[in-house]
Amino acid sequence: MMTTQSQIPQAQAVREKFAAAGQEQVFAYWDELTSAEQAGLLEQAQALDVDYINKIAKQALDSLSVSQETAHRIEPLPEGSVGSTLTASAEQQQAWFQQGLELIAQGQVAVILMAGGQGTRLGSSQPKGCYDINLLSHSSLFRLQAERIVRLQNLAAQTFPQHAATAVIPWAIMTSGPTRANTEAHFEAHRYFGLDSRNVIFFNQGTLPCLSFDGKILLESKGKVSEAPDGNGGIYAALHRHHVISDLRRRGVRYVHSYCVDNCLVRVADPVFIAYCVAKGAECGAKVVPKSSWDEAVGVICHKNGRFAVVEYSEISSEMAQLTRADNGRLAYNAGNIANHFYTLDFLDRVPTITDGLEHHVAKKKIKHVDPTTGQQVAPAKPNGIKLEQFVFDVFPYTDNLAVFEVERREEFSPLKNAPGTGSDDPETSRRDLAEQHLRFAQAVGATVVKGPEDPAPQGEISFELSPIVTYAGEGLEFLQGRTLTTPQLITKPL
Ligand code: UD2
Repeated sequence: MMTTQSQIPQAQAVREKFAAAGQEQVFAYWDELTSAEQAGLLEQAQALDVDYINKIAKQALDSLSVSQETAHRIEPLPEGSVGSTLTASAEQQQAWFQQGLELIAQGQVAVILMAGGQGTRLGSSQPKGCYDINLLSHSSLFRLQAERIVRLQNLAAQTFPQHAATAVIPWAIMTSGPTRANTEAHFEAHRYFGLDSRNVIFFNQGTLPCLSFDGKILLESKGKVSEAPDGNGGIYAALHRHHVISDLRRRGVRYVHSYCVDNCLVRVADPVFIAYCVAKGAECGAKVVPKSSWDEAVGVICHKNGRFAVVEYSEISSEMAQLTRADNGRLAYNAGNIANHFYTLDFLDRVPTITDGLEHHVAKKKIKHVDPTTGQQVAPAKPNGIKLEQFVFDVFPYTDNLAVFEVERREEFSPLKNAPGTGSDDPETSRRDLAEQHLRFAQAVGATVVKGPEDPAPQGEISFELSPIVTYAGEGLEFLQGRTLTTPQLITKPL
């Protein structure tokens, strides 16, 4: 098919640029394409900075060959550099909760959700936040998170009535090409779960082309470059590209809580965490849990070349991960990152200037592509290429003041990573951990919960659920005092 007259000069210039960059294979099937397909490929190619892609691909592939420990001076966090809810008194935690709630009441707190991941390990075609872990309420993860925001807004307005008009938590949700439409549709279908849609801001992260192991841009089809989200570290450029920071500043926001969509226990806009970080004057904060095992799939917070950093689970050597301390035998690198972060808005405003672009990490993936030797589209059974991803925590070396805050795993961390039946980090473990937490909340106020004959939960588990509208973190349950509840039991309002 011939190129249309108007396309010839543009196409020629772009093709020469790609050839000069050693990426001429992108146009290998140009003459087979319809003019519409040619226009689509041309538009995609013109949006790609092929020299930049070559540069970051070379850096990322080169770093693959050098281990973290040989490339950098890595040490565990110094003793005493980690705050903890495990050691803080109940009074201290209550004080933090009130201080954080007051900041929320004054409209100074926003939430930024990282929801652009494609959730391939989970095996669902929907965005992870839409996933139903089969609770009695059948709430999606998005709904659980939305209702925690509703609860906190209500608590803030009730506790600080003089600030009732500003007790709003703006919620910025980062999506990616594959997750945007279905995410917005989910919120529309559920009428934003009781939130005012004017306070929910969707924005897309960037994408990068998928590459072969030797850095060649892969074609998804003969007329389309294969692209993927640019990693959760793409959040910083996206926040600026979509003017989210200026929007939040206009709303009076000063502090941001950012978290990972797949954690059913996440304390969205956690007043305790925010108050702790603000009290320390921190620019950034990171929640951690003691690792469950040396090979748990979480990054570890440590010092790298004297700066705060996270070494990701996909990049830590097994020697480093298994290192134990001489004094107590615990893992030397035990501060498990749970993708749950705090920032001041001022810091987020500065990120693009203080970093010359965060490094890109290599994720080896199975990438559907056109095999250049056969011209056939193939869906490989094993990794055949790489996606380049920035990591959200790679900004930590750029702050002198990172607050590391240890929290209790069973209260705050139960990630949904794997398909049903995997046995860990899957829908069943999420549901179990949430039910066990709600059981503890009820028992803490003197309720008795009895597993009834109708309860479908497996042996040793229970179907018991407290709506976030009723309680955020176990507060406000006095109405359960002295009561005996038989499961299955879903409590959506005070009895
Ligand atoms: C993340 C952390 C890891 C640990 C673990 C806990 C990073 C880089 N790694 O690993 O240290 O805390 O979670 O469960 O944070 N996302 C996007 N855009 C993308 C890719 C991911 O928004 O391009 C989001 C994704 O929707 C999720 C979060 O980032 O909310 C973490 O993504 P993941 O589940 O792929 O990260 P994982 O489990 O490899």
